[in-house]
Amino acid sequence: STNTSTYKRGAFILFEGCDRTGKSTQANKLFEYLQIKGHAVKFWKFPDRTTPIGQTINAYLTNNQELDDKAIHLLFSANRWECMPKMKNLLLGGTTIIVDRYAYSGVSYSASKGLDLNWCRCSDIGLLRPDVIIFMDLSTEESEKRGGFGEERYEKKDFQEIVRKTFALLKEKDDDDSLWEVLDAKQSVERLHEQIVEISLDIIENCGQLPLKEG
Ligand code: T5A
Ligand code: NA
Repeated sequence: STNTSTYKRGAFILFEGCDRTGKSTQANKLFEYLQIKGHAVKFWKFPDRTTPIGQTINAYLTNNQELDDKAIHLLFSANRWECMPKMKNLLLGGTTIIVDRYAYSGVSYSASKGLDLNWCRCSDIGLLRPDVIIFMDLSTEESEKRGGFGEERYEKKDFQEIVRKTFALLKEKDDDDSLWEVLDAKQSVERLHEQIVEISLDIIENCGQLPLKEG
């Protein structure tokens, strides 16, 4: 029979980028759009600050707790691992998940502090792979002008500059670099949303027959 042609898993749509580049704004807009259009869709954000691990991460990011660079790296990673069973079930059950930051942030931010890039990748090996990475690219001059910049640990211009370069390196090194959709995040919220809707509908339509990838 042709069972496989009717089965559709959900799509894993990931937003990545430096701080204040508009990831949450666009992830939420996409979520609302897909919901209104009747798609089964869930929203996920990393770090997920609601779990016990996430609460420690929050204390670190808000400068209320100090942690060794490698220890906090592993906590960010563990925070993703603890969500894997739920995310996997949703995807296999046909629900699309929109994810705001993931392992690419994990590796970029930690490596930008000087940790070895390959060491940083190890703890995320085996996590579910996204179907698309919507990368919001913005110069640090522009992101700095946006609301709220400067409140949390990593929101410093020089550091963000390094993080942006590290993200670019990750894309360059990715065997699957067709996963990356780099958008000019300086455009208007509406203009970006239109492009993101187009990319996402294409992914939702075409990922269904492919198995979920881990690794
Ligand atoms: N981190 C994260 C790690 O070190 N390791 C990890 O493994 C992970 C997962 C917190 C920090 O944790 C680090 C990275 C981060 O430094 P977070 O909770 O995602 O990560 O950070 P947030 O503070 O929630 O979000 P960001 O700072 O990344 O901002 P967003 O989501 O990119 O931007 P957004 O949408 O909130 O917009 C920022 C401002 O810009 C405006 C918005 O209105 C808002 O004021 N804006 C625009 N202005 C003009 N034009 C546009 N197109 C605009 N779009 C949005
Ligand atoms: Na955000």
